[in-house]
Amino acid sequence: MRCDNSYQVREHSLIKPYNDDRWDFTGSTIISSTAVRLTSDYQGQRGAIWNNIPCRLRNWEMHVHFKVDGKGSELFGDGFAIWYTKEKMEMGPVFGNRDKFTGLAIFFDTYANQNGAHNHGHPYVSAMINNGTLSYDHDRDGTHTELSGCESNFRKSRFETFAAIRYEKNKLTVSLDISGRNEWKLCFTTSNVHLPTEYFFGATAATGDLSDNHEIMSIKVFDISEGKVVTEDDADYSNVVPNAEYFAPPRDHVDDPKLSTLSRLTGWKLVGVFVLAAVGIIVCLMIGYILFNKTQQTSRKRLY
Ligand SMILES: [Ca+2]
Repeated sequence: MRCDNSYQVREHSLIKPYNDDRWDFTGSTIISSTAVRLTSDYQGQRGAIWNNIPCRLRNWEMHVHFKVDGKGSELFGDGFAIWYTKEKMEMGPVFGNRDKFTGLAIFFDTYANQNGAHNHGHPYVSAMINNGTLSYDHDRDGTHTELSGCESNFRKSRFETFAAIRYEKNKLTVSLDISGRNEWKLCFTTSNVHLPTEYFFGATAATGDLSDNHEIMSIKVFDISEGKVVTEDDADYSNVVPNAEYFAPPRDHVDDPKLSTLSRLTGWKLVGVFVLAAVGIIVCLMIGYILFNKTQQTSRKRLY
């Protein structure tokens, strides 16, 4: 379902050339003529863009044109997220955004921190609803607080990659278009999702020990109430506390046997391991040399 452009809400949309004072940028974000780059392919980056106009639409659909790629073929991460939250411009550990957020997050997670904690592969697209009290467990890929999700091979796609997030009559639907067919493929749909109006749209991304380029080419928000005038029925939805009646069942934490500790180490941690190993070898050589010298002296003495 492509939305008619006539219902596009300009004040919540981000398009080229991106110099729009309704959007704020922070962290590692770099604006070019073709994209908003939230992180570059370097370690330890966090970048964000936030719409500073609260969304008063009851029903909306957002189309995100994005791109994730980088040098890594085996190890890369961590991914990006699309937000509809009460808070904005607060950097933190959840794909660059603050933890214990209030509202909706759609995660595009490219790195499996814990293969054993869930039974799906990566990259993985999932949703989380938070009332401001839940923590996103990055080490377990947020599996315990996940609303729903799907695997999607969007990273380094040969084609342009798009996501559609639709919120209509308390139903949340996420669809993806990543195979150049110009059609949406359903990722998941889930009912009884309650979100208030007046929250902010945003996008964030983060790299850690692993890295990737995370880019947003455009964000288009559509009013899908079909221009309906606000009725008494729609009186005030700004005080709704975000909640969802269905969550994916919790799973026990299981260590992943496939990933050895050393393979998880990169950068300075890996350098540290090599330095320690080198010091160990030098100490052993010195002890060996001292013992060898003593033996030599003893055998020389015996000659006299
Ligand atoms: Ca992850």
